[in-house]
Formats: sequence, C-alpha cells, structure tokens
Amino acid sequence: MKQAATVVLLLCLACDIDTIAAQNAATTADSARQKCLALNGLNISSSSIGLPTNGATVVSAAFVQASDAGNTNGEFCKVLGGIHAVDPTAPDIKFEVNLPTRWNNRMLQMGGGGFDGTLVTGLGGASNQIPTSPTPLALGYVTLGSDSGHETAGGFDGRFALNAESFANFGRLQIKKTHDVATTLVQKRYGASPRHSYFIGGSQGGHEALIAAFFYPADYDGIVAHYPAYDLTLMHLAAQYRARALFRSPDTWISPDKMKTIATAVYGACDGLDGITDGIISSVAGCNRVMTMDALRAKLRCPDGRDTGATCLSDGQLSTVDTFNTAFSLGFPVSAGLSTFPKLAILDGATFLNALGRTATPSKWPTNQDATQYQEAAGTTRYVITRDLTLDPLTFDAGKWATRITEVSEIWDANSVDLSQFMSKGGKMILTVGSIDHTITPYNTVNYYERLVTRFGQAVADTFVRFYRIPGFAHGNGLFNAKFDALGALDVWVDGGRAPGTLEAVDINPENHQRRRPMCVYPSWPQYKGSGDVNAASSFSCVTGDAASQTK
Ligand SMILES: [Ca+2]
Repeated sequence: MKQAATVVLLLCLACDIDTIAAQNAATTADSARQKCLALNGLNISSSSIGLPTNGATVVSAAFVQASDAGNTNGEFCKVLGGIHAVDPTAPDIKFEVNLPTRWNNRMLQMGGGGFDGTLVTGLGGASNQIPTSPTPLALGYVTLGSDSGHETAGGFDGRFALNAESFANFGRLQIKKTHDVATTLVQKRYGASPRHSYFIGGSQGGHEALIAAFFYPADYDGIVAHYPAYDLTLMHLAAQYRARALFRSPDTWISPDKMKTIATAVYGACDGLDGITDGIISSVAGCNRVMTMDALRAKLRCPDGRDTGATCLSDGQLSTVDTFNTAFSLGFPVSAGLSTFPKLAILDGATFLNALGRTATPSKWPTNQDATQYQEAAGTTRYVITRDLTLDPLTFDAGKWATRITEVSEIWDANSVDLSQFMSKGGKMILTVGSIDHTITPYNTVNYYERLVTRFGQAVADTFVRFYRIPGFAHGNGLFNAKFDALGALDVWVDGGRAPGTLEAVDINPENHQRRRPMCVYPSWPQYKGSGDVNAASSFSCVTGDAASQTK
C-alpha cells in the first residue's frame, strides 16, 4: 500500500493528499472486490475438511459495499455455499461466511437454536449483545454460521434425524465442518489464518459452543455459551416426564392464570430479599429458603384440595408443581455417566408465561401454542429415539429404549466437563444463564459449572472459565431482559490476557427504562445498597450468601 501511494505521488505531483487517499481507498476496494469475486464457484476439497464429507462448493460470493441499502456491517464479502454429505441422500450443510474488508484477524462462528434448520447468517448481532452496539461483522470479525445440515420449518420438527448423517451433522459434526471450510475461505481471501477463532451461541447455540470447546479444542481459542442445552437427551426426557405430569388429567394442568397465581406468591415472598422490590429475585438462595413446596401449599392450596378457581391450586396442580420442582432421574446413565436432570425454577421466579400450553389437551403435532415441555418431548421421542412418527409422546417409556437412548446421547450430547485440552491450549470460556430460564432451567448450567469446578478445582477453573447467573433473565428474554458485551469481554481475555470480573447488563424491556445491573461472577449476586438510583448498576454490590439469613 505504501508503495502504491508513492507511485501515485510520483505520477501526480500536483494532486493533494485527499485525492491520493481517495485513490488508495479505491484501489483497496477494487482489490477487495476482486478477491471476493474470485471465490465464486470455488471447490474446497474434502482433504481440507477435518471430518468426512464430499467437499464443499461456494455457490455465490457477493461484494457488499458499506453504502448498500440496509447494510450496517461495512464493506464485506458475503459467501454462501454447501458442504456435501458422504451419503448422497443427506442434504448439504448450507453455510454463510462473511469476510470484512477491514479484518480484525478474528473469526467468530455463531450457533443456532432449537433443532436448528435455518441458516445462521452471521450478519446480525452476537447472541444477547446490546442491540444498538455494532455487530461483530461491523467490528471486523469474519462471521460464519450454518443451517447445521438440514432445513426445517422451525420448532422441534426432527424429521432430519431419520437420516443418520444428517442427524450426526446436527449432533456435532457440522460445527467442525463449517469451521474448516470457513478457515479455508479466510486463507484464500486474506492469505493468512485467523489469529483467534471464537464460538458464541445461546440455547442450542450454547450447546454448540460447548461442543466446540470439548470436541474440537484445537480449533477454538474462546467460547461464549449462553444457557446451553448441552444434555439434550436428559433435558428432553425430563421434559417428557414433566409433560406427562402436566397432562395427566384436566386437574393437573396449570393454566396461564394459575401460573400467574404461583408467580405472584413467589415474588411476594422473595422479591424484597435482595434489598429492593423491583420484580427481580436476585437472592436465589434466600428464595429457596423461604419459598418451599410446603410454603406454597400453605399459601395456595384450594379448600379441600379441589379446584375452586384461578387464585388457588388443587392437589393435582400442586403435584405438578412438585414434579417441576424435583430433579428427574432417568434410571440409567447416558453420555459421561449423567442420569439426572435438575429441577425447574418454578419456585425461584420462573414465570413460564404461556410455556405450559394454552389448553389442558396438547395437539398431536405440537405447535408453539403447546407446552414447551411437550414440544421438546415430542420432537425427541418421535424423530430421534423411536423414529416412529405415529408415537404418542405421552405414552413413551424410556426404560424400553435404553440402548437407543444411550446411542443418541453419544451422538448429540456434550455432557463431559473434562475440558483439559481446551484449558491446556489457553482457551477461555464465558458461561451464562438466566435465573428464571423456564425453557431449560438455570440449574442445568449451574450443574455444568459445579461439575467443572469439581473436576479442576476452583483455582484452575478460574483460570479459564467465568460463569454468570443473571437474576430475572429467562431464555434470551425475561423480566430483566439482559443484554451485555460477552464477546468483548472474551476477546479482552483471550487476546489481552485480562480475565473478566463483574460485567454490566442492561434490561432492554421497553418499560424498564434501560435499567442496569452488575453481572456478578457466580455464586455472587447483585444486592441493592439501600440507596441510589435503582436503575444504575452502581447502586448494587455483588455479594455472596443468603440475604434472608443476613437480614434475620
Ligand atoms: Ca428484588
């Protein structure tokens, strides 16, 4: 570039500096455009992809200018293509890789959600980032994503799992295949490899982030896993168990009105324990102490245990709450020896919104009007475990399918916390969960972190993992709809060596005036100092222990 400027200067002694700069920019843009368009039709051989495929093809490479209508990502090259399966009947893994002209030498892979099946474009914000902040692509990251190797209409449509390679791609393999193709494209475009490679995602995307760390540690330097669905087998079999409890009879279903009654009782008992009644239960331990099953029964049981309206719970409904509030045990181990799935946070403030369904009778083919637990149960028991599309998910008996269940678990779960290889290479991980996540349950991530601490010891775990439990946050939404800069914190840690401490989250629910809270490193939580602006993070301290016992 310096040479080009000198040439321009020599040829054009009368030109001013601005003209030279403009000519240089034009030369750079021309070069970027040429390098982008040269990727069109590129065939990537199977030998440059670290898992079995039939190679990959770039279907289109389009040069996007900063000034193009609707583009807020700056100038970049948008590459679309497919990774071909070994089995000719299995679909391609469709991918998108975005190569910015002003590259920051980093590559960021983004995860999907549910059963995937929609192309993750990498054009938008990183999972749970503040919406008004620049996207990773605009910051100079190469961004990438895939459809995981199948297309669905959304939800938990699991037809793709009937094909073994398609299922294995979704289960794990697409992560590395897409990574390797993107790395090849980066090398072609820039003539260099990324200095750092990251993965970020929430829910299934968080699961994919943990897959990256555990199964492909050589490929990634940094991971952000939000509320990861890492143990899908146990999660969905627990969902099936709880859906059976919920729909056992018309008397055991909990209507949205009844759920509001439960939440009102829980918030009445627990909201103020953290120093401020703000619709957020920040002292989970304090809440667990005061809002037990017995306390709920004493407060809400209908006279004689018979349903007399929305303001009380029948004995059948109380038994459903009890099932939700108790860990599920499968009765035999799956991958990494796990056999249980923790309780739901129904007595900690999880509101469930309409997640328990709109009617007491679920549909044969679930829609988003049905209970989340039922949708998950149907998807996994029908398409993945039994592969019997006539199955009634509520009659499924896990004990009769033990062999297939353990096989499935090995294909798609990321249960092991032995991240030795990731740690040894210097990898860093940020792990988050919302305290009122009703789609998975915060305790699933808490368990992962606590098993990890048991495996490595606290001092070693602190060198490569940070865990944040965010009060009032649910599953990418919630009463405190937390948004924060996890990617920035990760990059400072990986590249700059500075480990994250307390972060800050902003609530983007419009009615909450952009209120802010500290994101405390687990197990600490934000306690109101007793004075100061309730919408300012500085009015809260990260504390450990149980406020209920502290105030006694
Ligand atoms: Ca509170």
